[in-house]
Amino acid sequence: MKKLFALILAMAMAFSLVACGGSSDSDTDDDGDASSASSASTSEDEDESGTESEGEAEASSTDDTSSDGELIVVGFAQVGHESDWRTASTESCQSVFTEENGYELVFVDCDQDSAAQLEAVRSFIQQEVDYIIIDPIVSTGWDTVLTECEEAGIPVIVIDRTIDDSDKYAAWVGSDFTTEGLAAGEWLKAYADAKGIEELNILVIEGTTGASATIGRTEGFQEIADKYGWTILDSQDGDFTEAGGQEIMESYCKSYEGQFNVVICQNDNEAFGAMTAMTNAGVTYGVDGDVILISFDACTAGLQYVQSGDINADFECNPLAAPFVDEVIKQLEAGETPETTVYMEEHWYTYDDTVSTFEVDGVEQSVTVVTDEIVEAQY
Ligand code: GZL
Repeated sequence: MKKLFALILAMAMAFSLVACGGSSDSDTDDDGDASSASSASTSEDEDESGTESEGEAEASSTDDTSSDGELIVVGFAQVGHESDWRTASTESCQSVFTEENGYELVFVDCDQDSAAQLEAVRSFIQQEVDYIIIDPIVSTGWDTVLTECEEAGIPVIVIDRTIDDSDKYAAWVGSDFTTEGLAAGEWLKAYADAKGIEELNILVIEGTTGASATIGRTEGFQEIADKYGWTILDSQDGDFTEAGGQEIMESYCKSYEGQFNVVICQNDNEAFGAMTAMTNAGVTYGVDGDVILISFDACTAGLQYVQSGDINADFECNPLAAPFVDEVIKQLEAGETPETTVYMEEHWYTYDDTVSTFEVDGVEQSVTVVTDEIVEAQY
């Protein structure tokens, strides 16, 4: 009843996504700061490589209290607390969906347990929340519970990872994981060429099996490895955790001693664990080491390791989706139809400009050399 009343009254609300001229995902800002927190692109702006070709949406911030003065109740089923990236994602939601912004947030940390996540969504239905936000631990097994949300009249907004076996949700806000993998591969090719490294023998520490971030980064990087004839010696699940990264890398250092010169970690926390394992095994890495170390996420700690030269390059994945989810809810409250796909803006960070530009599917990418200001501004 509240929702219908709000919709009638809220029809007067004027709302629009503010669009402004933009550039490609990886264009270097003047200051290269975490401006991605304030900008994203919609599906119309994405070309096939997932690179923005024009227009960026800006998140605005106005009071969200629904027009009848009641708080908008939002249930959020979060993946877990496995990484710095996840912490930033959670904090982004907790800072936007506040009572002063007109929300009541019902937050469930699903601790990387898919069954617990489905249970959390069903509990939101029983609580008759107004909206449900899901960051899906894995990309399949969703259609039944999303049908239950639809039948209950509760709009679902998906953030970050994707749901690949159902489209029963109002919008998705996140990153193009395949482009992240493609960019990592093409940057590595340009870097190896610049350094005169002809043979690449690669070890990969993957993210959580079944997560769309893992699937996309793996597929994107594999496409480039196949294109250039690289050897991927092994690729195992490190579960996006530091402990997982260290455990896998310890095993790799034993099984592939002296055989590898590239390590790809699918998030920063895995890279932190891999660094510990390689140090303990006497393997040198980074810009002055024997092993090129590449990571994803570009959290603050990850960028600090890029700045120190321990990580050669870090491909950003932007966790700050909450302001864009807020926009979607405002549109739905106003009876409008939101964009169904909103890509976050992201940057490719490096220690230096050995490689200043490269191409992904014919679209020029630029890199951002990490500075103190960039580290200070990151999430
Ligand atoms: C990617 C996100 C991944 C991060 C990890 O969008 O889902 O999950 O890369 C996090 O740090 O655990």
